[in-house]
Amino acid sequence: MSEKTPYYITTPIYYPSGNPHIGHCYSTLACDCVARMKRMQGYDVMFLTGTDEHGQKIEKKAAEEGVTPQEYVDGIVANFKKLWETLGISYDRFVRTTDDYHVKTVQNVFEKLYKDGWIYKSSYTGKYCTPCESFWTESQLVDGKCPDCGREVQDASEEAYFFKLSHFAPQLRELLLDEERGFLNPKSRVNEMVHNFIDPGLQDLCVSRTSFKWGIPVTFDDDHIVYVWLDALTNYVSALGFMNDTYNDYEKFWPADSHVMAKEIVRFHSLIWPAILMALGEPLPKKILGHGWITFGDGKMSKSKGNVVNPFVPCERYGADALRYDLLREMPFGSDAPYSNEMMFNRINSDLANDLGNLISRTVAMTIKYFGGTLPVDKDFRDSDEELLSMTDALPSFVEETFEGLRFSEGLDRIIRVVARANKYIDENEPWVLAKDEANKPRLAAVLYNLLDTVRRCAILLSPVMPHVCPEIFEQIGACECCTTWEAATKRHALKADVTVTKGRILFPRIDVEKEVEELEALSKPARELPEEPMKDITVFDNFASLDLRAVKVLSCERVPKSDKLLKFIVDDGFGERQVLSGIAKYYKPEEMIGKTLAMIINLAPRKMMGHESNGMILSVRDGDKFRVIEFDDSIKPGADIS
Ligand code: ME8
Repeated sequence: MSEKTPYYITTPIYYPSGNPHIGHCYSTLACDCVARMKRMQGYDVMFLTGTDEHGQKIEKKAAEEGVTPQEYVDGIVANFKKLWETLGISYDRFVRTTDDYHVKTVQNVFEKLYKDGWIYKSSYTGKYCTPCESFWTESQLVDGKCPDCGREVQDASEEAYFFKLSHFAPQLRELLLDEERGFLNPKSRVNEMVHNFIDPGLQDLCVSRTSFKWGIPVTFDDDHIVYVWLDALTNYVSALGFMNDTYNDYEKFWPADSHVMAKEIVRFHSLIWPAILMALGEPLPKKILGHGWITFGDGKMSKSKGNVVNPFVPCERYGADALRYDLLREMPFGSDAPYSNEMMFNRINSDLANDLGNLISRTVAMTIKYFGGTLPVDKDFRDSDEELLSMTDALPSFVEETFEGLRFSEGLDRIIRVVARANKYIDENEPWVLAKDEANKPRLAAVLYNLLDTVRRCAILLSPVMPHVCPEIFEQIGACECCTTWEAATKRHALKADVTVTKGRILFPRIDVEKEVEELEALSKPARELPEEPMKDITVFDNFASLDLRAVKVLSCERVPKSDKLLKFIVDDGFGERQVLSGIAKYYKPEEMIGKTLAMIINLAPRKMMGHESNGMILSVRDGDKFRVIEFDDSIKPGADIS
């Protein structure tokens, strides 16, 4: 038996700086769909995904939460893995840049590049964007801001190691402009890379940092850690065992067939990554595929902007396959695609419930109604069947080509057109009329058989997109395993001549759009009204313990002249008398305060208000637009401490 052909596809490795959102799902789904298709076609597939765990942003986030960076990323990586499981992502390997073998590879790569003279030591001054972890030159900034995310950049300077990226400019130019090779896709991005980055002059790349600690140490210079992009890009080979002993798959799977990502990181993959590989003397990946963004509101959906949509919700409510289908169907390769729940419902209703779901349920129901579920072998095929059959014949090669190029929307559109043609074929042939005359039974059987076989072929091609539902379709239409391979999609009438169908559940229930939108909105509202003031940052117990909080008894109270806010109190704090001011004149008359036992901070530094000294602060609670003092009953003695 001949060896299977290897096929290696990768997603970007995501930053676990926040939980995954629908944007991350897109690249991962795209790879999953291609990986599944390739497996069905008999390839030996390696599908790699993972997480990019180092960098200043993660170090900062962890510090804000009072945990170590490793603890911080561990929690988020678990959520990424849970999401991939929920979505049915069939990855073969998950690389974490904190994995020992990856660290080893990065250190070995850095050392080799240094020894071979591709990395040298110098110092760097530039504009740094912390969220993007990118240095920019003045000329790369857009309106003085980060060209990737539009945020403020800071001046930064540090001693650093540099990679001789500039040396590779001619080779990179040639690589990108080689049309036959088709390295970078879509082609429109080639011009962007050549004109915006190579032609103005490629700068050497700063590949080490000293300003923070959370990264892979440079083995021969303790103060430096490896720049996060050199660390991250190396994942594509470390996960195969390049320069480490953990895996042994480099010979088999490298070079990668496809690196998939969104457009904002195409630059790193089509310039820096090939240059590193050239310096190492290793083969280059075959294709870089840069898709557009899923947008939400007015820009890219991203963790740093906070406009993320939680992908677990649609998976739970409509099934992972609905979300998978919708995301892959909506985005034309190379363009952005807006996401909204309402658009998803309309897509599910039109393509899946109306077209595909209806075709399956009508065909199965008629086979049961007119033939007790099993078709007779005797069939009367006619020339008029040809249009539907030849349209279906043309599908597999088109779907293969479009899916492999991430043009899922085109491939899926073509499948749904065949489904719609099949629905029309039902109306043209009117099985319910044929069924009235026993003599028409062979024709009726042929019509239903053509329909079931079309469903079979479409469902095979839909399997990489909807891996959970398609097996149920096969079960309902009585398709055995041997006629559901990718190869079988190219064959007419591979379904058994005396096929038996089974009535099953409704595979794609219609969504009541208005009701569903309302329910989702209700779900996204917090269960209770949130306080007007945002929550303050976490503090430590010692800050609280430094306050001397006591019950005090009001001995006298009067208005402060010329102030409509302030009341002046003399209180007994258990140790003696003290004067304190409070801005509650709008809510209380002075005389009603006398004799009350209140809560107060007694060790605030004295300060003057309207010429009167205040020694402490009376505590009150907001009640709408008013304030009320915190009061105790008479059993509480002045000086009692509050903790
Ligand atoms: O850039 N639409 O990680 P990251 C489509 N660690 N795709 C989106 C998206 C959106 N709105 N939002 C995110 C990094 N993505 C680096 C990568 S690779 C060696 C290192 C997807 O967490 C898309 O693939 O910011 C994008 O390129 C990637 O997530 C960015 O992920």
